[in-house]
Amino acid sequence: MVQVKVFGNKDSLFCTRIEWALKLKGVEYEYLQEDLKNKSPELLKYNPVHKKVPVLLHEGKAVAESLVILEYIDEAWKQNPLLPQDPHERATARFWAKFGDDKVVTASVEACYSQGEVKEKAIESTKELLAILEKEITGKKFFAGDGIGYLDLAIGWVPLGLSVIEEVGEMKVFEADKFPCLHEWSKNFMDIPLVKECLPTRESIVEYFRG
Ligand SMILES: N[C@@H](CCC(=O)N[C@@H](CS)C(=O)NCC(=O)O)C(=O)O
Repeated sequence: MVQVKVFGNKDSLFCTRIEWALKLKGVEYEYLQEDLKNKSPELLKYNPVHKKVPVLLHEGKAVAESLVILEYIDEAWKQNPLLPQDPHERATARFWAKFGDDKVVTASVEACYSQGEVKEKAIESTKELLAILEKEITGKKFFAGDGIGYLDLAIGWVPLGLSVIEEVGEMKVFEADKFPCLHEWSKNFMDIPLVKECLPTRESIVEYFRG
């Protein structure tokens, strides 16, 4: 019997993170595709607070919130560690993961869907936030070092997600000449077969964002 289930939606890059982590750990799982316009009773039962995907179910116990799930996976399956061992490095990786979700996701999504002055401001603030991430990745192949880790998975929505946000929002925020190191990281990250394997198609995310 499968001990691990993921309640997700294939067009959600928050959910892709979870698949990347499980595959890196070599953990088998069952993927339950949620219709976000008609959520299953199980999803509502296992994530009653936020009612969002992803939710991980392990031996009948639920974990919600993708960054929390990544940490859970790292603690439950010790092989191929995702977080560094050093406490300060661990805290720093968590800090930047939260920065990505709280700041970069929020600003770029706002830029995508807003208009006029609000849009212009959100575009500017997205670029400022990306410049901060650019500094973080400068001089490194991956955020975690030579190989990918927790922070790479957390920032992993950027290559495909930002380009879709740019298309749907009819704007440009992630210019290659302004963010050369982040672009290089994006290329290195997207070249990893396991990363590619879990990603939805660009067309389906575009449709998802338009919806
Ligand atoms: N902070 C959450 C965000 C998850 C999230 O926003 N999930 C979206 C799909 S991308 C969702 O379930 N949306 C359904 C809804 O808001 O009703 C996480 O990291 O897990």
